[in-house]
Amino acid sequence: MEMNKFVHVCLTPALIDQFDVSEAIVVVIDILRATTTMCVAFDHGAELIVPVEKVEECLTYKPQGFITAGERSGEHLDGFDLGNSPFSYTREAIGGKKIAITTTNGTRAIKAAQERGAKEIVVGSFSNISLLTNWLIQQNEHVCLLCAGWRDNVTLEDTIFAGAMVRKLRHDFRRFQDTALVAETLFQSANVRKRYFFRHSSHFYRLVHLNLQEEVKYAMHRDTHPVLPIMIGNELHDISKVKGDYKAFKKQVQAEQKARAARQV
Ligand code: 3SL
Repeated sequence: MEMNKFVHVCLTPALIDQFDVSEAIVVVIDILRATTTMCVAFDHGAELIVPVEKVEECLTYKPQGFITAGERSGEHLDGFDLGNSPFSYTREAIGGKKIAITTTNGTRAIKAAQERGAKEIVVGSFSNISLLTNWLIQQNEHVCLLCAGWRDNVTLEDTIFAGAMVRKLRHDFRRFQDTALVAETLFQSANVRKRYFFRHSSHFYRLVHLNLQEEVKYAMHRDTHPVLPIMIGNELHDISKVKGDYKAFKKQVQAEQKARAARQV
């Protein structure tokens, strides 16, 4: 099926206002490490994830029984249960649990897409790339690949991943904006010289400095956590196991959220 829909790559959240995301599915990308970690969390049985922008707000979820998680500049936050390492989101630690997470760029990008009224928001990483691209092809909607970057700057790893997605979407979508071609070209070069590219990325340096190089390697593996995290209200839910139309599941979750909110008033 060749679709008359756009694929756009937004290279940093600072550029999000250039596009009308209200008619697009936004894929939020933060390869190192937020969106990779979220995919691991769902694959290991997290019930839901609430992405939060501010540290103080995230802590307010603790008394409600949530696991609090996150980082600033890569480092674990005082008073939080977990940081942002995909390795600490084991089944034992988070299976069946609700997580509230705040990260430097990843959760901020999710919130930016939400504030702009994105039609849908999903989470992408190498660990769910095939399931996600196949799902996007089925939806027949415009797609905006939103790179979280680093403090509104472009990052290599997020752009390379966006390019890997463009490559996979190329056969089914007909219209690609120039930024999609930029990302795809970068991905093609990086595919030949992967080590070179990742070793020269600024965030790789940052993480190596924190002794986290194994996490970088882990984040580059494809299809290791085939989940489909999608925003419903303020929560991410994994719809990869939902049978039939995910929109019915979405309605059910929205009804539960409404009932919960009514009980709290
Ligand atoms: O910026 C983010 O959202 C994080 O993923 C950054 S870090 O890899 O935890 O440093």
